[in-house]
Order: sequence, then C-alpha cells, then structure tokens
Amino acid sequence: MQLALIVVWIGSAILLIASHFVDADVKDGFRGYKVYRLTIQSQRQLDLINRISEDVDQKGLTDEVDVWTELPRVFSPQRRNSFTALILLSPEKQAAFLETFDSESISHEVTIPDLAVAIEEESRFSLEDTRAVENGGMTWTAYHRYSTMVSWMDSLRSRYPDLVNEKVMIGKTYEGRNMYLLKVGKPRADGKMKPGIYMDANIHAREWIAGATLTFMVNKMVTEYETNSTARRMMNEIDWYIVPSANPDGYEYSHAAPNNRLWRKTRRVNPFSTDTGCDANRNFDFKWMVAGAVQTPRENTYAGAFPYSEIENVHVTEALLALVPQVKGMLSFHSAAQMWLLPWAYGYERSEDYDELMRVGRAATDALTAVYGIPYEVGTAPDILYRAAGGTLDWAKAKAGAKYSYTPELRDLGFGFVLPPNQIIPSGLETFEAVNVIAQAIFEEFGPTLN
Ligand code: 0X9
Ligand code: ZN
Repeated sequence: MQLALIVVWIGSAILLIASHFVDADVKDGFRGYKVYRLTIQSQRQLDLINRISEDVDQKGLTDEVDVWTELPRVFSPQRRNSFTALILLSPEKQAAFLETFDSESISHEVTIPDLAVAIEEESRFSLEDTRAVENGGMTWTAYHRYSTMVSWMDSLRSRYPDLVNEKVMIGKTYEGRNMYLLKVGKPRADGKMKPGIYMDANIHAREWIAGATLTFMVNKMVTEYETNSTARRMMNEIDWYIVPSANPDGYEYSHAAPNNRLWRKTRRVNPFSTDTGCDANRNFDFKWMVAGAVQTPRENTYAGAFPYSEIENVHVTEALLALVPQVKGMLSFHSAAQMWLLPWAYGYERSEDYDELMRVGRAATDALTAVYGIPYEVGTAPDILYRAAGGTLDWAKAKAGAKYSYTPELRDLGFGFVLPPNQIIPSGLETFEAVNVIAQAIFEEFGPTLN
C-alpha cells in the first residue's frame, strides 16, 4: 500500500514536470519569472525538491524550472541550520508547481517577484559607475565587465607599483580572452619568500558577487595599505596571487544578454554535442568524475569529456603549480549558499588537516558574521552540501600543496545569483575579515619566511 502511494507520488512529480515542458527557451529576459523560497521540513519534501532539480537538469529544462539552491540528499537539521531552497519558475510553471508545493505542505514565499526586473536593476550603472569605467577604473556599486576588471588591474599596478608586483598573462580562453594572475603584497626588504595565498572567482559565470567581492578585497588591501593596519599586515605578511575571473568567457556570456544571466559553465563548443560548455568546477584532474558530476553535456554539472578539457582550467592549474611550495592557502569564491566549504568535496573521507581547517574556517566565518550578522555554515562539501569531485577546492589541496583550501559560498539573502549591487560592498567588507583570519592563521603556522 505504502509502496504504491510512493510510486504514484513520484510518478506524479515526474508527470508534473514532463507535461509542462513544451518550449524550454527563456523568453524576454525572464519576464514574469519568479523566485520562491521553499521551507523544507522533512525527508519526503527534500526528496521531492531534489527529484525536481535532477529531472529538469537531465532534461535540459532549467530555463523553465530551476532549483537554485544546492541541497543535500539527507534531511539532517542537526547538521545544517536551514533547509530552505530557492526555486525559479517561469510564468507557465508557477500555478502547477505551487499547487504541488501546497499539497505537499511545503511553504513558499516570493523572494524575486519578477526576475527580468531584478536583472534590469542589477545591471544599472549610476553616472559615477559609468564615469569610472570611462576613466579606466572600476567601482563596487555595479557589476562590471571582464575588460573593466582587467583595466582595474592595470590601473592598480600603475598607481601602486611597490605593492602590485606583477600582472602575468597566464593564457588565453577558448574564445581568445587573456587570463591574468595579479600578484600583490609588500616585498620583504631581505627578499625572502613569504607564505602565499591564491584566490580566484567566477569559475561559475553567473555568481557575479564572487568576482566583485574578490576585487573589492584586493583593492582594499592595496589602496588602504598606508591607512589601515589590517590591510598593511595582510600585505606585509602574505604574497597574494589573484585570478579575478577563472572563466571569463562564461562570465562575459552571462553579461551579454538578460537571457544568458544564469549561465554557469564555460563556452567551449562540445565536439559531440550541440550543448555548450562544461562545469569548470568539475574539470580538474583529481578524483575526476568520482561523484557529483555527470557525462551529459547538457547538464550544469557536466565534467567535460576528460580532465582538463577546458583550457581555462589548464591555465589556472599551471599558474598555481608554478607557485608550489609557496602557496599555503587557496580561496575559490562562489555564491550563493553562505557556506565556507573545505576538502574533501569528492567524498566523505576526512583530510589529515580536517580539524585545523574546521577551526580556521570557523574563526574566519565568526569574523565575517561579526560584521553584519550574516550566518555562514562551515564544513566539507559532502557534510553540509553534497559530494562534488573535480573542483578547485580538492585539486589545490591535493596537488598544489595549498593546505588551507576553501570554497567560500558568498551571500544569498534570498536573491540567489541575482544579488543587487548594493550588496557588493557589505559582502566585500565582511569577507575581508574572514580572509584576514585565514591569512593570520597561515602566517602564524608557516612563519614570516619560507626559506
Ligand atoms: O557545486 C559547486 O561547484 C559549488 N556550489 S555552487 O552552488 N557554487 O555551484 C560547491 C563546490 C564545492 N566543491 C568543490 N569545489 N569541489
Ligand atoms: Zn559556484
């Protein structure tokens, strides 16, 4: 009896999805699309949302229905503070899905009433933003294009030549854009090697707050060197290596038209498929494809046909390998789960440094939360999220000797990936405090010089 009920229930969930998809193209820049926050209170409810998420991904229908929040498989409130999920619904899908949620007693509230409007507002430039760009600068009150980030690196280097040591071209993207590694820090008078921290952002194209937060923090460290003792210590004690965008093609694509706003992957044309791109955060050669990744090019977690199929990952990898053994920390910024993730992400094994990474991660997020009260969870990806192999997080720890390897998942606040630009500075200020804690931990552990 019970089994029959479950079969009927799963069947109807699939039917609900299947029967409603006719045309999966985004229409009119997400006009009338809404984002809802669902509150999940049982394993059964979690199963339903995970099932919807998987089903739309497999069918390539995420332009109509998309679960934005990455959810664990197991409902364990003692492990995770909140079981809420953001879901995007096109106008055609709203009625049927809300009916299902109601019948399953999943409570829901609208967080974005019209995604098209949110995207328009998010993309708005003030006069100051426009003027800054025209003058080769950048602001943190708008989300900027990749070329603006590159100009910002150049301008920072020319204004602070003692602190911005190098801007190295590390290679070209699939579409031919230059990728850069910026090195900042106050060189030691004795020329000895300081511990290094590598940071990148936007390996996932749509997570715009990641690159904005990273450039904000770097800008702050450099421009406030003389006036801010925290910035000065960070610059004196650590050499910082920064790739502001680890997936510039995807990032630019997500900016190019409102319909592209939710693009996550790279932009490589796959040889045996009409589906473009691969999840670059599944493409590194460590435990590749072991878990949380697929071989279906259409899906958002497509790991590529083989490790390093993506040239951008090759460049990041070679840049980081050239910094061994200096780099002791790696921060690859994502959004939007408000989590500070640590290795291993591929499976449930504990790394030998698990306790230290937890301790330092907790201290970092405590400092972050102290600024504006934004809660963050700390843990391995499988413990608080899900397994995901082939990401920067695991690779940097296993292969590049970055002991303190983390994937910070920045602010969400119910907006998911479309976080209003007035959140950039608060996100930058709070994340800066967390990064400072990690820098201090690395400085204390490895000392002022490595040789
Ligand atoms: O799934 C991901 O790649 C990350 N979450 S996101 O919502 N930003 O897509 C989490 C990745 C954690 N694991 C690894 N870095 N491998
Ligand atoms: Zn991401």
